[in-house]
Amino acid sequence: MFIDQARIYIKPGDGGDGCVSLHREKYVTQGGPDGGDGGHGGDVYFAADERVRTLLDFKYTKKYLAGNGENGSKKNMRGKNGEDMVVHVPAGTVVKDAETGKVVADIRAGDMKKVLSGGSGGKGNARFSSSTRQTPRFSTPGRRTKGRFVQLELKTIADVGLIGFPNVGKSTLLSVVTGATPKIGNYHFTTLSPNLGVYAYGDTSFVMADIPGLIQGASEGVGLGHDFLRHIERTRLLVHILDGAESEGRNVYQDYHDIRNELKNYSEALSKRPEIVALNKADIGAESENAEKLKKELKKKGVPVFSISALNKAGLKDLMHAIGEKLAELPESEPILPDGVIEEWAMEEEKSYDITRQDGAFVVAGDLIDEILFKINPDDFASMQHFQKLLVDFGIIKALRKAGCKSGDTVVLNDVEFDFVD
Ligand SMILES: Nc1nc2c(ncn2[C@@H]2O[C@H](COP(=O)(O)OP(=O)(O)OP(=O)(O)O)[C@@H](O)[C@H]2O)c(=O)[nH]1
Ligand SMILES: [Mg+2]
Repeated sequence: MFIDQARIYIKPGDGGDGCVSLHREKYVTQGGPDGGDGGHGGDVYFAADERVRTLLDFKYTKKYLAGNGENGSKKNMRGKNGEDMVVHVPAGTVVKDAETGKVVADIRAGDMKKVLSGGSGGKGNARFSSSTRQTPRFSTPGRRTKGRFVQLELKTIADVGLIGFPNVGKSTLLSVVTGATPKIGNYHFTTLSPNLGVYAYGDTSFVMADIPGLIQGASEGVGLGHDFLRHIERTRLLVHILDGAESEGRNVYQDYHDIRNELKNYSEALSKRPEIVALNKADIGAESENAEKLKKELKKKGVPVFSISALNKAGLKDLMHAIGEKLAELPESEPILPDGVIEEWAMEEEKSYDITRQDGAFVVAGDLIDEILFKINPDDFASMQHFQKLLVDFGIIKALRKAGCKSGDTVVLNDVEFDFVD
């Protein structure tokens, strides 16, 4: 089966928790806090890999999880960082947020891009000792991370896209001008997934993609049309191959317009892409009236037309020369720019909270509060002192003030209740 789309789950690693430990040694009266920090969670990257040609693997393996950071331990031992997850994809893969469809990254040859960061590790109690607080009995937890579903779409990056009805000789042309070895057969839909070939032109080269044959209705998905058209969206030049000999009882004039219509219906941008037309199979018949009519029309429009025989390798030099010259004039294909989702993703990872009024009290609730309260020991004075500092650092005190909280008002954070002192 032909797969060029996949939906997978990715998750960066959680941060490891900080450790609470008090150093104890025989005959040593005073032990100190020696709980180490948690390690950081691993990041998730996407990397272009030449050995990966399709998105087939993603049909079987759907979860890609970076390693969690290890918890800190006594003797000031820092937890190990979690391993990064590198997802290997073919160059030309676009990564989208499966929920919103926004582009997260466009992975091109040689790229390795980070899309999600691992959670930072928590701090061990050794970090919280000070001259006034010699035995802190608390640490902070590592940051937990959320996983995401992403949609991968492979958009072949080629300079030239060979398009046309089935059986017109697209694969044959690719095979005779480049080193590619696509399947060739005298039946429709011989080609089921795109083939790429490199053509050396002067001291440069360009990449040609042969895609499966298009048929009427392709733009609406008939014959997997959309999947095929997606591959040529990023080409710089289209080479439209037609059966100039009308060997299957075709009408070459009609064929040309049918395919043009499909392109236009699929994407306005694609239909405006520069085009070169090749009338193939010149070896088996003189060109018909339809062919003459088409040639005249294309001449008027300024579209170059070539008569070729891919089988006999006739007329190919002129065609390839025209392709090379045209490409030299055209700008490089534009990368697909990310929609800035990466920043949004990072921001969403930030914990939040809300302040509401209940029975005269100010109730503060949310992820952030849970995180702060997690591992705080309400019975330990030093721990509560640290807790107050966190409330200031995270701007919660300021937010309470803004919400109208005054000295003497009651503030409720989960199961911790205290009087506001300002
Ligand atoms: N006589 C003649 N036959 C050709 C020529 N080019 C291709 N063919 C034949 O046409 C048939 C189809 O060729 P392919 O290259 O597989 O055609 P395609 O356009 O890639 O077809 P799909 O992959 O099915 O879309 C094969 O039998 C080829 O040998 C040509 O210039 N002259
Ligand atoms: Mg083919």
